[in-house]
Amino acid sequence: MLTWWQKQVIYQIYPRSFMDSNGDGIGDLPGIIARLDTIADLGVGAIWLSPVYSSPDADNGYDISDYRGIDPKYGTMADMDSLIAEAGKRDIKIIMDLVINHTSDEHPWFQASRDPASPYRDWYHWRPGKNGKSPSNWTSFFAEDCWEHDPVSGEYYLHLFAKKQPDLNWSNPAVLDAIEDIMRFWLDKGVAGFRCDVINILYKSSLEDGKKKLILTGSEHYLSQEGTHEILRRLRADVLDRYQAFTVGETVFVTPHMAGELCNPERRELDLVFSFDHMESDQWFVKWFKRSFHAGRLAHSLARWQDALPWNALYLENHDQPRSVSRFGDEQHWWHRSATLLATMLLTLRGTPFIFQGQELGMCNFDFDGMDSIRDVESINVDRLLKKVGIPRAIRWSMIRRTSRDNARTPMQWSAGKNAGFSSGDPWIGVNANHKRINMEAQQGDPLSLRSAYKALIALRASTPALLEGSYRTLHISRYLFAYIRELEGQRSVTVLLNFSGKKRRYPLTETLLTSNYGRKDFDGTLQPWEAVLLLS
Ligand code: ISL
Ligand code: CA
Repeated sequence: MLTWWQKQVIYQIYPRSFMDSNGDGIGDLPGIIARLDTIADLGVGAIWLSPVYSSPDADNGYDISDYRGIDPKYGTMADMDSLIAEAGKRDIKIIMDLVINHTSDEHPWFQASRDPASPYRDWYHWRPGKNGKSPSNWTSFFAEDCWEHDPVSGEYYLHLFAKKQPDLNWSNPAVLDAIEDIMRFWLDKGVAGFRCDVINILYKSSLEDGKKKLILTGSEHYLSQEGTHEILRRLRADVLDRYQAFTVGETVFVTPHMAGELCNPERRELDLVFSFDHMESDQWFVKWFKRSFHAGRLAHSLARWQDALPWNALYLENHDQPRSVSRFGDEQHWWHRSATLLATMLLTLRGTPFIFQGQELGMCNFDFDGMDSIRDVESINVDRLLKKVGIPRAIRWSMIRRTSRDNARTPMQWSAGKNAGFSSGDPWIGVNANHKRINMEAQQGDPLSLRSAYKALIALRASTPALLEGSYRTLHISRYLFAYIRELEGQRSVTVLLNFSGKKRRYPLTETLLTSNYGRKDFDGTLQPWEAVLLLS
């Protein structure tokens, strides 16, 4: 028996960039409510909402200053209640983003903790400096020292992300109690669960120097520690299980083995995890060093995870990643075919697919031409660091251009009109000029559009037992071809053939054609450029 989150496809909304209802240039909750019918029409069963809590926006809402408040730029709590209710009427559940590794430095807990005598002191990681320098040699995810000196306290605090995102001290039981209360608050409102931000780094087993590394020095003291597993079991037993709530954890640097532990149903920790392995198939060591895309590497990674875990989250995009058609497809020559191929893969692997807003339209990486257009704190820090070590501007920009998280954050392209129909005012970040061509209005009514392909594939997945529940088996992986089969006893199997190239490729099977992104009637063993074929046997 599958659970609801196994049967459904989940749609991620990045509220800031989705739909602006009042012309201030920032997407908001009334904007989302106004577009619920469009989301429902796609056939998804839940929305994961990136943070809408009160936040000074050092990291676009991933720095929370009040976990129980809706930031006025997004609307009011009444709007949030109405979003939950209106989505519910359309059989769509709401999944909130739970960002509990850190808070904003403007959160009252942190403000109080700056006083060494405060009972909140121990809610964060405060340490005296060593010889006037940071307490240890750790480095942050955002390319800087992760200790910040606070003159009020006379000590340093730990922040694994931006300076304005101090890490909570999860060794302190008071932190666990406070977060559990917050989770109950949202579950009582009727949300169905949480996407848990960087959840495998909560517990720090020591704050001492780490082994010097090119990135994330210190990480052996916080990546997937036993203490984190214990916290997850507590959250589950104390809160989540009482509401039958769903969780998907964003887990950085996990192996299939660690992921298997985190979502083993018997351990009662998480339901699913987002892993990064397949997202690393176009990089050297760190994401800023991109190498040319090799479909075989992507396929090998996906296949390895399919083999290792009975079920997991499937994704090609989110608010931190460049757009998939620009990255794994051929945006220039085969935009439509390669985007439909990626859709086919996402919706026919075994697991719960997540679609990021605009992915269903084939939105592309941004078309900015310089740092002036960049808004993301991570990109800005990285550019600064590269500049400091003498990397020339053109090289810096080519790295930012390909990898910046802002690639995913340009406004949703609703129409060919002003600001792509996103806002009547000045959008907080630039709109891609290709909205004239790539937009919802153009695609929604067109049966041959990418969005229609997404919609059809979502429906096909739901109505085809082998695609939904069947086992996964790799048939073939090479430089340009990925083939696999989904099998279920007593049901017809589905074979998936994917040609990741602009050339024809032979794959001599002649079973009954179920569908192809070329809309043809039968299959003769030759795949067209970027063709995705589903065969029935
Ligand atoms: O961008 C990344 C992936 O390549 C990572 O560096 C990312 O910061 C990491 O995956 C953690 O992401 C999550 O937590 C961050 C926030 O900035 C991201 O938006 C969020 O998804 C801190 O809360
Ligand atoms: Ca707005």
